[in-house]
Amino acid sequence: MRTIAHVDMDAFYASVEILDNPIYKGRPVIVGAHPSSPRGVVSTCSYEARKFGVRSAMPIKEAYRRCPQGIYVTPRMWRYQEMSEKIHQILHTFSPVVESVSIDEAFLDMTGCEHFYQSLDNMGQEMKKRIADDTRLTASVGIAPNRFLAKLASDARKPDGLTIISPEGIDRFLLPLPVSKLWGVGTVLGEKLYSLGIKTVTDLRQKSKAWLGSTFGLQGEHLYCLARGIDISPVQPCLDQKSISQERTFMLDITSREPLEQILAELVYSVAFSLRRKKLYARTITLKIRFRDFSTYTRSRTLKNSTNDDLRIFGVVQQLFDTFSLQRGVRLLGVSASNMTETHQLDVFQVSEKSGVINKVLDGINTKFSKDIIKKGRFW
Ligand code: TTP
Ligand code: MG
Repeated sequence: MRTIAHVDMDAFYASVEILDNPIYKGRPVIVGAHPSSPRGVVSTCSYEARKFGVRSAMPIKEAYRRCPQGIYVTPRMWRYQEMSEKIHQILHTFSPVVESVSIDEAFLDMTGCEHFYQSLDNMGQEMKKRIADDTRLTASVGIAPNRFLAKLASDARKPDGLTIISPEGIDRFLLPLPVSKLWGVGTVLGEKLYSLGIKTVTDLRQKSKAWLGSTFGLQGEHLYCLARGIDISPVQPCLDQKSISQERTFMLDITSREPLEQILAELVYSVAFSLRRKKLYARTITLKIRFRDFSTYTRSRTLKNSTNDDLRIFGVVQQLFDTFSLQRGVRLLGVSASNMTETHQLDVFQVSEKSGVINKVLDGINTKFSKDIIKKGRFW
């Protein structure tokens, strides 16, 4: 039986703003685009702002309509990154196996460390106390036999929460939850489950493995396990590596999508190739884009499972790229991979074992005859 902890900071960006500006304390603080921005969104907000119905990813104009008395601040990423590193350093003193999932959350494999604490509750309290003492920020902690349950647990009593799920307590915790709480159940799958009358984990538990498999394919098997609180995925510790990146600046500004996608495919290829050569996998993929007026943007996505597969990385980069309008003319494109691990887990929804084999063969040929002799079709 494993002991996995999940630590997630409360209203992270907003809490850092309150820490640095104590007069904001107790007020609705909304971090995101400027309220006058036509298409900007909320990054996050303090729990006081949530009482007005403000949420992450909501259009900032809507947030302003709901909470005109709020304190609106634009993000200071460097400061959040700084605090994030501090928190991750603290977590490393609790376990050598720490997986940073995003800027404000991490999994810790605490298996074998249980005897240092009077109880799992005491273990969680110690983590929360160390974070609060060293950063003056609050975290919510969940402790459970696996990653899936630990993450649900940390979310159960936010903010400043602590929830322990013992093996005997799994059903009591899990069965009443709506299926939308399960990993991989997004809007589309959630709606399909609802239309079939499957609203809670209790409903899902009653479905057989065969039925779930034939109705949802691979996702069905995944659902079958989650409905029983089963998750064998390991905590994947991140290595102390920087990012691997590639950039390209153009002589002329480019305004059409196709040539830019072509260039992105090449950049992705170079980055993925470097990752594979170093036997590394990345979880965070970042797109950098600079326009004619030299305004520069970076957008990232952190994957559940790390990868070094061209097509997987390209898929992410393309999604990030699609969020930009190109009318202003593009001057530079860059792709970077960060949040590295030495091991990875197959992503049941996206990556096949076959792609790993193909990459290996192509890389072998390209390495032997210098880089870039053979590429997959998409990468031309
Ligand atoms: P979360 O942990 O999802 O949110 P949170 O820490 O603000 O609030 P809580 O965990 O208490 O519910 O995300 C961490 C940070 O990531 C968040 O502070 C801001 C950023 N973020 C965005 O920029 N946009 C988003 O849509 C989300 C969800 C988060
Ligand atoms: Mg958080």
